[in-house]
Amino acid sequence: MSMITLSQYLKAAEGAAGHGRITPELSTLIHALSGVSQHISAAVHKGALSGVLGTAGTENVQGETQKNLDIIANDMILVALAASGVVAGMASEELDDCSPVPGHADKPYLVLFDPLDGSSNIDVNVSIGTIFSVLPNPRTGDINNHSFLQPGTAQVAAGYVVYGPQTSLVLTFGNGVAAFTLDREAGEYVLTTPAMDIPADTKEFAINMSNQRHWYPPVQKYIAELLAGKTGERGKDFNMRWIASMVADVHRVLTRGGIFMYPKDLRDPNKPGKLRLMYEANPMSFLVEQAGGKSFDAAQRILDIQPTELHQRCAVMLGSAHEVQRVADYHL
Ligand code: P6P
Repeated sequence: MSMITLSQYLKAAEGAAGHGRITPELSTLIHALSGVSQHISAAVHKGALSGVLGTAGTENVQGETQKNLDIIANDMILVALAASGVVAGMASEELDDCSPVPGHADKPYLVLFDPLDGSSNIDVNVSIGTIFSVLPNPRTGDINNHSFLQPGTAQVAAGYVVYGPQTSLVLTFGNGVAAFTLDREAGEYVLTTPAMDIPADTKEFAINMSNQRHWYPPVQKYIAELLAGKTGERGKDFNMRWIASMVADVHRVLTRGGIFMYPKDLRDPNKPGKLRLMYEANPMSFLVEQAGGKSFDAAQRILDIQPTELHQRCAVMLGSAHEVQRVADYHL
């Protein structure tokens, strides 16, 4: 297999014609993310030997206990992206407000990220990941939280790094989805899947079944059909997976299909869902649509949602197009 490195892939994309073309500044940004993800990967893979497992005794804006590695990963990314010279500001799940890069208000990109998603899995050695979303700098003056409130369709790039048995970088610029595997000895990501493609049909669904009594009727109806399997109107059996690490669950959907759901539930009618729009649902939805899948919140395409708050949440149903469409139609 001819090995194409991330660097070579980005160089080719800079020289590409038309839709596939990217800017040298975007290459620089992805290189910065590549580098910092390798440091995070090394820390994650050392686990308890790194002395940074366990909690930091603090809570983030979500009210979630922060793991040491959450904070370390967050700080590493802030430093790396500020140093890239192409980022005007950043927003993170771990920071209450955005983090403008001093003196860089005119730089081309804004980056939102979840530095270590699925962090409840860190101490039990289950895959976790870094999710990122790249928006254009609106260049409306100083960078503030409002600068980031752009719909998912505005993204110029999105991706994640999953720290699992392999460390993989999955990336889109709006011209398909490419997956790279980290060659740790070489210190380079190598292209291993040039075009990820989600089958329109699937037999695999991912949802946290313990919340079933709280779901609204459309999701109750849809999941009941899947559970009925060949004894019901679907006429085939389904299988369930729930890793409780969005990056790992979505990576499986991108790799072999499936539907991933975190629906809004009855416990808090004012809370549209658990997952965050700007740095979880939007980047994952961009990737999923670019791989031929669909992504809805219940009422609409996630990428069309006009954000009103940096840390707003949304319901998520994404993956194999025919299944997502089916459950979305039940909401009509
Ligand atoms: P639950 C991890 O905390 C996370 O934000 C996502 O990565 C994951 O899909 C979800 O929450 C898991 O939620 O309620 O099943 O623990």
